[in-house]
Amino acid sequence: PLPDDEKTLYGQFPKTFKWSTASAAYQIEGSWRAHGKGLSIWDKFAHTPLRVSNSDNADIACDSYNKIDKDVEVLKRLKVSHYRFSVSWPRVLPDGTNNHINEAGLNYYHRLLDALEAANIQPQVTLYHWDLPLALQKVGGWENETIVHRFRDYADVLFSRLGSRVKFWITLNEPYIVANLGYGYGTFAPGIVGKQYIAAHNLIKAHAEAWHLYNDKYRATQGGLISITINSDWVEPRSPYKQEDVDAAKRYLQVDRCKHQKSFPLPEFTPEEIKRINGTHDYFGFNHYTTVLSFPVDLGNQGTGTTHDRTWIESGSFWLKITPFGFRKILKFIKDEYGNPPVYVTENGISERGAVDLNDIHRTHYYENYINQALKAHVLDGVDLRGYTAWSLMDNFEWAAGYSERFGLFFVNRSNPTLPRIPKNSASRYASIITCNAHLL
Ligand code: GBH
Repeated sequence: PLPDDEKTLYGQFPKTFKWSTASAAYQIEGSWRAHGKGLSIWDKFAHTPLRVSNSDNADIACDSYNKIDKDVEVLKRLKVSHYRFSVSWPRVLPDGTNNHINEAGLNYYHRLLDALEAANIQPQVTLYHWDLPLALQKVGGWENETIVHRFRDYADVLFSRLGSRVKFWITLNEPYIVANLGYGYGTFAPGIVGKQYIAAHNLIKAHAEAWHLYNDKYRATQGGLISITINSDWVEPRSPYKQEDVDAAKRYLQVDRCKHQKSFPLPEFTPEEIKRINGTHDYFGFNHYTTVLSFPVDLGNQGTGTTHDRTWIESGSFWLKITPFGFRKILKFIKDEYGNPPVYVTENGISERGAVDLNDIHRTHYYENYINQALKAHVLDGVDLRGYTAWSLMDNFEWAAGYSERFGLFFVNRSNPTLPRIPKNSASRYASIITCNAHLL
């Protein structure tokens, strides 16, 4: 018989399983200067020459700011129980502080929540998906410790204004990427180099303060869940017979791997800060896409270099290969390493590039196989998996890759000014998977 990882598991998730799809404000909303919105670091970055492929920007993006009905219509077709979106901080607080609340901006989210409620779709709201108010970057952004309080104040506005209708909050999306690409390599906004550890330090503290605020001031009356979403690839040693590759794989998955990094100063948390940060999570929010192979390197990247196996099927993104086996393994790793927490997969998906083909068999293949591995993690390995989220609802602004890489279940025809959302074949397949709770037919 085939080993577990090569055959399909026939089974189902519990009835309470949360099926979702996701987006992020800067990637879909557009209306970058509408109704009092402030600028974000991505508005500036995308308007800087040579930062984004084809000089794309998200001034219009999918025009979701003006297309609530269209977005909710396609969500209904997917039969999702939940929709994950993010709030644009500078749309709500144009200068980043709560000195001035932009009611028109907040109103957009009220109307979106109304439409979701009418469609019986529950919101999952991310406070920060990378679009920092530019005004805060002018005083150092995530490098400046005062951002911890600015983020807490912003969270306070959202909890008090939207919290009666939102039962699932995500403070930060992928702080590792914010720190490493935004403040380390500088390939994402704000394009700063060599400051990743201080940025990471403040990101973690900001998250913890938002969690405590919710816990102390809002949980009793609002009763939602709040946590952080982190991303990780699974890793295998490039050669399983080389101890140095095996060691590099271990370092890759360990939090303390930055101790192997010698070229930057490492800020440390005080014992009080550690106490304050520990336990600030109601669930384990997790974004996952692919697997890498590890080997040792002397400098940079925490002493681990990564590559891919040339037999792995490619996608539209060079970093993303189709490796469903790694999904089950990393979910099991999370269970073992972190004491079997409730896990919500808050992103998982695949891209294509080039000519449009609505018959996206690579995406259907990806979702069927990854979701089946998640089912195995749940049924066979006992991972406490509570929800799954497909990235993404529709093709959108893919950060430094612009519109050249498309992750959507729906194709957005950018040559038609009405930006219609057109289902790819994978959209109906995802709807069937949801309807039978992952039981493959
Ligand atoms: C997610 O990050 C993001 O949360 C989401 O907004 C995004 O659309 C989605 O990925 C798809 O990319 O080209 O060398 O700069 C997943 C982690 C971080 C993986 C950035 C790709 C870019 C590598 N991603 N990374 S590079």
